[in-house]
Amino acid sequence: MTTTPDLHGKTAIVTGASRGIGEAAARHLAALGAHVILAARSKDRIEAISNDICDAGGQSTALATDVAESEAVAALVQTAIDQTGRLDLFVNNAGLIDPIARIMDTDPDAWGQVMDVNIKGVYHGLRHAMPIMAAQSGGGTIINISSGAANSFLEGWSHYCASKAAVVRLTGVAHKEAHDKGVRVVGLSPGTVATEMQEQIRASGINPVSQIPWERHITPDWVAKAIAFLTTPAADQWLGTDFSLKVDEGRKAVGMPLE
Ligand code: NJP
Repeated sequence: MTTTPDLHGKTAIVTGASRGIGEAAARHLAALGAHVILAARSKDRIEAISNDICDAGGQSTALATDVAESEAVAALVQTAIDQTGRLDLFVNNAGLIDPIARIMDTDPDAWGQVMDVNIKGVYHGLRHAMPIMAAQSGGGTIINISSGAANSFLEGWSHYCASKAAVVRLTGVAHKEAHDKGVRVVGLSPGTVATEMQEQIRASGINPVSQIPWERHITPDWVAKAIAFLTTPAADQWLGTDFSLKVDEGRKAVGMPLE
């Protein structure tokens, strides 16, 4: 069974595509043939990446989007339909971890903002992508980027652990509701990845994750490969659950060296 899909003729939306995992995913999906729509708040960055993809012969569009806003995500999905007539893949990748603080030191508004992005952002992606995919021939795939933090209790990360646990639940419920309508919903727990988010974690100095040597983090390219793999039937056994790059089974599936 193929694990690297041919995505020509497919349309993919990647949120949080201005850097890190989202940027790597957008570039990889475009290299596999997809028309990729990049979404994030940093308009200049997504436009520069999109131009780069087009210069390399790919198909790409950038749309400044705040995933915390339902209407913005609805407009993002509509852009895919207006430009290509389809939406085959939606990668719910946008996420926040800053500000990292112990509960007693948290600012309630900042804590709530992380919920708005990490939970409601994912909900908005599901809410607006699922009906389109359910109605079109061939269905579609939604990948929710979660985290090992969903199953951990890490000091200073109350917002992050709680929100990522919610993402795992959203994945399971969405799968139950939409699988028989042709919508594949799957989670992806990437392990620790060398991105700006890990720089923020390191700078906080709180909890053991901030002490992990930088060279132990994987590169975002591996997560991009896992995202492509999850669009294939070879990944069907993980639908409704979290696929993890921290375990041998997941690493083997995408050709990664074992830990
Ligand atoms: O993070 P980072 P990663 N609306 O900080 C965007 C998860 N994860 O690539 O809006 C739209 O480099 C932001 O763009 P901008 C993690 O929880 C990671 O490491 O322009 N977009 C940027 O593109 C997250 O879900 C690790 O500021 C918004 C992107 O999100 C995903 O992987 C481990 C936004 C963040 O880029 C990507 O993380 C793990 C909004 N309101 C899970 N707010 C890891 N790195 O180790 C932010 O288990 N963004």
